[in-house]
Amino acid sequence: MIPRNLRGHRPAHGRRSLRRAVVAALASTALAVTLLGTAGAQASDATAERARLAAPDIPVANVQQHLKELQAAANANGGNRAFGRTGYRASLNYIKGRLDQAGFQTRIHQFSYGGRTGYNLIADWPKGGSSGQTLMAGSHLDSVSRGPGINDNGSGSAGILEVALAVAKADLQPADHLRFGWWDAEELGLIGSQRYVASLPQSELSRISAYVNFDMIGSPNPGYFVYQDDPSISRVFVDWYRSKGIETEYTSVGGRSDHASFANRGVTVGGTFSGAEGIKSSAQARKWGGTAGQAFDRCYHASCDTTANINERALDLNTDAIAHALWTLSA
Ligand code: DPN
Ligand code: CA
Ligand code: ZN
Repeated sequence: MIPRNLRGHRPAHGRRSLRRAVVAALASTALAVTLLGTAGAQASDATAERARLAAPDIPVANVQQHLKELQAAANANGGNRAFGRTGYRASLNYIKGRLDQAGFQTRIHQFSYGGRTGYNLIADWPKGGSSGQTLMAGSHLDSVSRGPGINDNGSGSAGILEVALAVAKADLQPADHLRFGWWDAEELGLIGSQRYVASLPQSELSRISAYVNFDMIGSPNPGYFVYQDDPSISRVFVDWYRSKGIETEYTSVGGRSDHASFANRGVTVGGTFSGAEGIKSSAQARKWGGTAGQAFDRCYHASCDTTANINERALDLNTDAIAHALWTLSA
C-alpha cells in the first residue's frame, strides 16, 4: 500500500516511475524477507543447538525429595548417617538404587579404617568419553554422628545425584567421560576420598581433567562461595552466578573437604560452598540477603542439621550451577 501523502502529492507524470519504484521496493522486500528468513532459520538452528547443548534447569523439588530420603535413613538408624553406622549404608543404598535404575555403572569401593569398613560409591556414565579424559564430581555422603547431616552433606550428595539423573534423562554424550563419587568418612579426615585416589594408578589420575566438589550447598543463611583453585574451573561458576545476578566470593576451602585428596595428587579442582560455621558479614547480608552476624549454618555438625536446615534457593542455584559446570566442562 502506497502511503496517502505520497499518492496525493505526486505529479501525474511521476506515477509510472513511482509504480516502478514500488515494484522494485516490493521485489527487494521479498528478497529481504527471503534472506531474513534464511538468517532467521539459521539463528533458530543455533538457538536450538545451544538449547540442546545447555544444561537443563534441575528441579529443586527432586533434590528436596532425595534429602527427605536421607533424613528418613537417619531417622530409621539412630538419627545419623555416620561412617560405620547403618544410616550410612541406608543412604548409600538409596543413591545407588536411583543411579542403577537410570543406567549408571555403579560400584562400591570398600576400605577399612579404625577397624570398621568404609564404602565409597562410584558411578560411571557409560556414554560419551571420546576425549579419553574423565570429568569427576563428588560429595561426601557421611554425616557426623551427632545428627542427620542434611546440609552437611546431604545437600551436595542429593545435588550431584539429581544432576547425574539429569545426565541420564538428557542421554548426554559428552566428550569427557563423566564419573560421580560419594565419599565415606570425610568427617574423620577425608578418609574415603584419600583411599579412593590412592587406589587409582597414576595413569588414571592424570586422565582426570578436573574434580569438582560439593560439600554444603543449601546452608540456611547462605553465602555464594566458589573454591579459589583453578581459574578455568572457578570462572565457569562465577560467570554462571553473575548471569543470575549473584556476585560470588572466592573461598579457600583448603584441606577441609574431599577436593583436597585430589588436589594433593595434582588433579585440577573446583567447587561451590554455601558456608558452614563462619559468620555472615553485613556486606554479605546486603549482597546475598539473610542475617548478618549469624553463622551461614547455625546447625553445622549439630543434631538440628535436618531437612528444616536447608535454604531452598541456595540448593536450587547450586544444583543448577553444578549441571551447568558439568555440561560445560565435559562438552
Ligand atoms: N567438610 C565439612 C567439614 O569438614 O565439616 C564442611 C566444610 C566444607 C567446611 C567446606 C569448610 C568448607
Ligand atoms: Ca533449578
Ligand atoms: Zn561436610
